[in-house]
Amino acid sequence: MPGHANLVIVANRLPVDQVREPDGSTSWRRSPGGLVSALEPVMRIHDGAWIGWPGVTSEQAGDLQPFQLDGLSLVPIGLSADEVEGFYEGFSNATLWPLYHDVVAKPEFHREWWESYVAVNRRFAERAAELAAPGATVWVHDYQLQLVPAMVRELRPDLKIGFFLHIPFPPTELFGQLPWRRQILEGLLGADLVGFQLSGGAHNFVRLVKQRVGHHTEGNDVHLPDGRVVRAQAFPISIDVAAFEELAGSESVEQRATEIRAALGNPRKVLLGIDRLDYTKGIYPRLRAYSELVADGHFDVHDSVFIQVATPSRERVEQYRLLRDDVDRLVGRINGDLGEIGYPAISYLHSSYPQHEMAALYRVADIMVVTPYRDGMNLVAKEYVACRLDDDGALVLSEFTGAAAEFRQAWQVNPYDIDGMKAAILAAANATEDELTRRMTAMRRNLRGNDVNHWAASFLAAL
Ligand code: GDG
Repeated sequence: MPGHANLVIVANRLPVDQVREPDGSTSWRRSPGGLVSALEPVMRIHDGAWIGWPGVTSEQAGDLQPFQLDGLSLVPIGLSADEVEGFYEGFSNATLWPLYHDVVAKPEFHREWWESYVAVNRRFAERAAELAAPGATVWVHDYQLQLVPAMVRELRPDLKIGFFLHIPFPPTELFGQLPWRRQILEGLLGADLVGFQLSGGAHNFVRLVKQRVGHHTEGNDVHLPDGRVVRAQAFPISIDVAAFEELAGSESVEQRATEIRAALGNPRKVLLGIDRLDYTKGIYPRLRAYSELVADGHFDVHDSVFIQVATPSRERVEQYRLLRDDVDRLVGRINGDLGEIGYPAISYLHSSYPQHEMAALYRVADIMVVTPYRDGMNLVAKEYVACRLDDDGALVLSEFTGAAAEFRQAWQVNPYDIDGMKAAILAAANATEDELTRRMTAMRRNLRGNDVNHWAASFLAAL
């Protein structure tokens, strides 16, 4: 029997985190993030429901029932400890994540992980099929749920199904390694519209479908034998620009920014990196580039500092533990070699912060350094630009991020080229005010033209 929701969002995570209160009870807190703020109004208009995993195992969470929070209708899906290991940490984060990011770490292929991935995708699909009203729209998100579109279609051919991939879609040469490549492509082909961050991802997908599944393709359209047409298209994601501007302009953020600068000893130049601690983000080469600039005498620790915030992420996956050790060791060595009493070269924070603190950091940073080896979009770069209300500050940006396609005026770098990165950071540090303004104004204009509401609206309109 069909349900009542006219729009069903299906994502690995719910837009809320379960938090444990001091008295041992649990409650829900809305997680900050553009996706939630973009979809919230749409959910309200369409009488929507959001299906996702609450982030704790079923054993810990106990019985999970649908609930309402701030007017959002949320439907938790339970994952057992085994499924967290096989579906989430395993197949999603140790197989697909590295494979889709240019194999910057070696993907692992395990048949038990795949079985877990299929089983969990089926659970999400069944729940979506139950909740959706006749003719409703189902919007599935990201690499953890690529089989869901076809599974939902099989159960509910009456629905409109969209899929959006937040990470890059790899070239055929890399995707071909996957033992289950055909199943994944067929899973995605269950959607009417498959969205990617960049047109390159859409092209890779269409090319693979032709090559591996043998369907007829025409431009971005795939023609299935039953007459259905699946469209692949780019929808570059963005942030809630107005919300960031408002936050960055608030008195309390301004005050916090002044405090941070004072705590650092009011340096002449502050450089900043903010990332999940992930091997795709290029934290290591960025810190090396900066440390060499300090060693070469281009920056002086008495009047410059590099703040690196590394938010803890996927800490139970081995590659992430190894990365943390590598970064810890590098920061220790750099500060040991180059720092002086009260003046570290790098101020390293392995922690996560409220959005207010992030906005203050963006306001403090003279140079934002974003150097992923590969990144679907990179919202940090967009947040920095949104927070530069005075049209100043410099963005050093990897050409391998989705954001690089929009921010042509950033100092673009190849993160594999340490000398090139050093030159770009130095050029950004020595740029005249006029040049900074010229570049930042252009980037801000571009960003305002595509905020996250525009992103969500264009996807749903195309669907
Ligand atoms: C994936 C794709 C794509 C980080 N630390 C804290 C914190 N953050 C926030 C940032 C930003 C978000 O997390 C990170 O987004 P990114 O886009 O930079 O990177 P991924 O997490 O890898 O996101 C990516 C994105 O999906 C969207 O499609 O752009 O390419 O990989 O918003 O601000 N937020 C708070 N405290 C922290 O410590 N509050």
